[in-house]
Amino acid sequence: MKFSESLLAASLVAAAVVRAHFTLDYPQTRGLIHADEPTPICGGFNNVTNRTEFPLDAAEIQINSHHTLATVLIEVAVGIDDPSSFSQLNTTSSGQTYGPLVPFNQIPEGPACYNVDISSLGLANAQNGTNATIVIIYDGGDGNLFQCADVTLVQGFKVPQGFILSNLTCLTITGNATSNATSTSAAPTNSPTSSSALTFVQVSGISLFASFFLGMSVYFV
Ligand SMILES: *[C@@H]1O[C@H](CO)[C@@H](O)[C@H](O)[C@H]1NC(C)=O
Ligand SMILES: *[C@@H]1O[C@H](CO)[C@@H](O)[C@H](O)[C@H]1NC(C)=O
Ligand SMILES: *[C@@H]1O[C@H](CO)[C@@H](O)[C@H](O)[C@H]1NC(C)=O
Ligand SMILES: *[C@@H]1O[C@H](CO)[C@@H](O)[C@H](O)[C@H]1NC(C)=O
Ligand SMILES: *[C@@H]1O[C@H](CO)[C@@H](O)[C@H](O)[C@H]1NC(C)=O
Ligand SMILES: *[C@@H]1O[C@H](CO)[C@@H](O)[C@H](O)[C@H]1NC(C)=O
Ligand SMILES: *[C@@H]1O[C@H](CO)[C@@H](O)[C@H](O)[C@H]1NC(C)=O
Ligand SMILES: *[C@@H]1O[C@H](CO)[C@@H](O)[C@H](O)[C@H]1NC(C)=O
Ligand SMILES: [Cu+2]
Repeated sequence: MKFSESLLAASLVAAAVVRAHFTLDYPQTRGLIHADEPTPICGGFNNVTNRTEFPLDAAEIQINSHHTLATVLIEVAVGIDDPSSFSQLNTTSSGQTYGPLVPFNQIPEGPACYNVDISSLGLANAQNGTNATIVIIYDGGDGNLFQCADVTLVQGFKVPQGFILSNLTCLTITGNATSNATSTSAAPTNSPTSSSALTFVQVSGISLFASFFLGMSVYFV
């Protein structure tokens, strides 16, 4: 029956939409409502509620991707208590500019862990006790999605056991990140002068942002 077939198809699509997208598992997300994940820059949550401690230096970020293949970019606002615009993810309040925390990369479905080091961004205001907001920008094929985590950077902070999935291998994504996240390499090189990902932060406006992100997805294929 054509009608019931299309009804079935429609409900499968609806089920997929409910199940789809991604979660930010560590550090603690500002909030998750799947339907609001497309709302920049924090998935529809505009106010900081919980702020958790997070290492200023070597740290991990964990997400769980519910799409077969997804493109991920991780940015951070440093020294800004409640960022609300993309320009605050690459510029400190004193005007210092910098690249993303994790450049563009591609991951398969399932949990993913990234090695990060905010101190390596070389920001004068990134100190013990500085507030920061980590922003995950994710595209699994159904548009840009956002999740934020509000943190206080603590030098040498050790994440208590049970807060992270200890058996995940964390990825280190370098500079231009032209390969899939399954390939790892040495030290992060988030230099603000030599990253194609920086092109992303120079794009102004959400529509350009979206098309560039789509372009990157195509580039990865
Ligand atoms: C969020 O903050 C804005 C101002 O920054 C305020 O107008 C709004 O009421 C706050 N929302 C909640 C739910 O607290
Ligand atoms: C804040 O964090 C605590 C502990 O993880 C949690 O129980 C609570 O629901 C969080 N509150 C909000 C508003 O996210
Ligand atoms: C930072 O990002 C904003 C918004 O994407 C952009 O307008 C601005 O040019 C970027 N600044 C730098 C220095 O890359
Ligand atoms: C960082 O700040 C925390 C909390 O204020 C403090 O306990 C710790 O001693 C500081 N660490 C360093 C290296 O200053
Ligand atoms: C960091 O954020 C908390 C609330 O989330 C705020 O109470 C505190 O004043 C902020 N610290 C700085 C140095 O702005
Ligand atoms: C990690 O641990 C969980 C829970 O113990 C287990 O279900 C999962 O299979 C493990 N994953 C890997 C890749 O070992
Ligand atoms: C990335 O992964 C996809 C799917 O597994 C594969 O088709 C593609 O060739 C990979 N790209 C690179 C650059 O490794
Ligand atoms: C990144 O891309 C830029 C521009 O294409 C290039 O000049 C630079 O050498 C690349 N850096 C790395 C580490 O591949
Ligand atoms: Cu989705």
